[in-house]
Amino acid sequence: MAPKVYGVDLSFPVRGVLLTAKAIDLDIEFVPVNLLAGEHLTPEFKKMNPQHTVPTLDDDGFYLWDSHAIATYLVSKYAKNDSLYPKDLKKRAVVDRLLHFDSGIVFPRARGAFFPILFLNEKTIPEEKKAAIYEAYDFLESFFDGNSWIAGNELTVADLCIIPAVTTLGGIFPIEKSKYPKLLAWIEKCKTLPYFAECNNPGNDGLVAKLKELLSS
Ligand SMILES: N[C@@H](CCC(=O)N[C@@H](CS)C(=O)NCC(=O)O)C(=O)O
Repeated sequence: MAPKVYGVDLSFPVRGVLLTAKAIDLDIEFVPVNLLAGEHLTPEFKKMNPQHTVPTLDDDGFYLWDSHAIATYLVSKYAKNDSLYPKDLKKRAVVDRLLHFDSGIVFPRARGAFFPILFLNEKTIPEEKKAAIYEAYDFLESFFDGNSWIAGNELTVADLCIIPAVTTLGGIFPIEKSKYPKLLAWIEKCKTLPYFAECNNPGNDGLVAKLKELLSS
């Protein structure tokens, strides 16, 4: 039975898992969850994931949430080799460091900027939240030091988990070429992945359009 991924592609963590599944050529069953309708708050959903977040994985009755945990689990279990999540201790540690950077810096800052616009009827993003996003861009720019992918010279789950949020952030907070040339080069490199557009663009474009509409209303 194909693993089930519960989610909605507007969510960047969900897109990270969709990219990972495609990267390892894994067939998954995508189960849409309408967050606005509260489908993640039902007793059935909370039985799988009491934290009621998407993405949530159901791998033959094994329930797992958090996109990073799901991505590394899927690669460890189903990938033909370890290139996306290397077994080499130091390479893996770098990937883990970046996954934690996504969980600890990129996602909360993006959520902090966007949640009040999407759900609390706020119309502007305060300067300190914008500054926090640009600081995250500064960190990301500094991570490229001769490496073309974010954790080295091979594509890893770190790229696949971080790129969805960065594309959405970039749609709202422009990433200037003069200041972030390496970050932009990496974004362009990610876009060349054959499955990138299919997994990332519909959700990304939908979320950016919704945010722009709400910010200008
Ligand atoms: N760190 C988590 C974040 C997941 C998360 O917060 N997802 C949001 C959508 S982007 C969600 O499910 N929100 C609904 C809720 O928290 O009730 C991950 O990487 O999976």
